[in-house]
Amino acid sequence: MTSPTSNEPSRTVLVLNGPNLNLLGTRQPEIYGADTLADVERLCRTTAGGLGLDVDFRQSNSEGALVDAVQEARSALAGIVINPAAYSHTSIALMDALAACDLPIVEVHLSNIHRREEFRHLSYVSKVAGAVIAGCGPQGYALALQRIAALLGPGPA
Ligand code: DHK
Repeated sequence: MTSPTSNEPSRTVLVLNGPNLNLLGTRQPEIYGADTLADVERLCRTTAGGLGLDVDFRQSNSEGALVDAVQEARSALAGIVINPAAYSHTSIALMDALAACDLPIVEVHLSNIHRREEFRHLSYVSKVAGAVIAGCGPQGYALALQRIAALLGPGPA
């Protein structure tokens, strides 16, 4: 994570990935694609660089660790891109943590959760995210970063 110098506001975006996304590339590639999480991270770093942003890229299988990461970002970072994975559909704790953040939040799903099983149609995170991107594969992360950059406006010259 790059911390800003002087009093400049942070331009670092937390890109947070939930459970089982560490298995990308090998896990149900017909649904989640062939790219690995390292590929997604590379895409995020390249995209963010072009937008004048930095990325704090993380993944955890643990709900508490995801809540901790959101709480850390709350007072330090510029925005949050989150793929909560299965916790989208279950976690009131994650929703509450995000609701406590006065930051741009974009929720990303690799797959189109609305074309899948009914239990995936509800996302608690969508109730507090400013935007939701689903079904674009890894490109969804790049689109989410573009959205956050647009909301933040240009950084220091
Ligand atoms: C990823 C998961 O792991 C699922 O639990 C969600 C999401 C969908 C995705 O499409 O990225 O239901």
